[in-house]
Amino acid sequence: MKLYQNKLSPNAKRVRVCAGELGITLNVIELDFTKGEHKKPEYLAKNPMGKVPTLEDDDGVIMWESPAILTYLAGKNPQSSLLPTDVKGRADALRWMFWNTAHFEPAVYGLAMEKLFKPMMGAEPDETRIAACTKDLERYAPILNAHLANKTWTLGDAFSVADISVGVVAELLLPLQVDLSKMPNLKAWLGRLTERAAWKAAG
Ligand SMILES: N[C@@H](CCC(=O)N[C@@H](CS)C(=O)NCC(=O)O)C(=O)O
Repeated sequence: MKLYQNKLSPNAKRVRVCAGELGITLNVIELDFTKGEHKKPEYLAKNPMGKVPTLEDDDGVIMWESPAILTYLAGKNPQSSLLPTDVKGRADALRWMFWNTAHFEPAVYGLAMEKLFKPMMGAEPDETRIAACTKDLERYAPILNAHLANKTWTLGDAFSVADISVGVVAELLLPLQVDLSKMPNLKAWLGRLTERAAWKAAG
């Protein structure tokens, strides 16, 4: 299986973590954004968005959008607990992945762009965007924290694609220096997540 990625992409990290959890070895193909390799026609033929990650399976199946890639990999390995097989459990996994994509991720990635990446590139942070993303984060992060009370993982006892999807976003709260002292469940879950062997191996 091939993974087209950029090593700085948290969305691509999701796929590396998921593959590691499943014991799948990926043939990782690094795309150099500075050379526009993700906008070349041969790559756009695989992923018309010109974004990473993209998974190319050995049988020619191509999948993009990282939560869909996780669903695909976990679905191919039903012996793992990564994607529940019961209707309610599967919908719960999707619920948290949709919640993440629609609400949590835009807030955190927005802050990461303004407060981490722009300063690295010598660009001026947009204070209006920082204020809007901070407001959204203050609205959404406590919901995850409350949900995680008395749970080991997002869906309860079993580690799943939901933890991987939300986790790569949540771990950015650490370099963003978001005060997690009022969100002890989220903080503890993040600690458990980042200690997993596949998480560490994914870098
Ligand atoms: N929703 C997509 C987002 C993919 C995405 O935005 N990838 C970024 C890297 S993290 C990218 O490729 N950016 C390059 C571009 O937009 O040109 C996913 O989860 O896979």
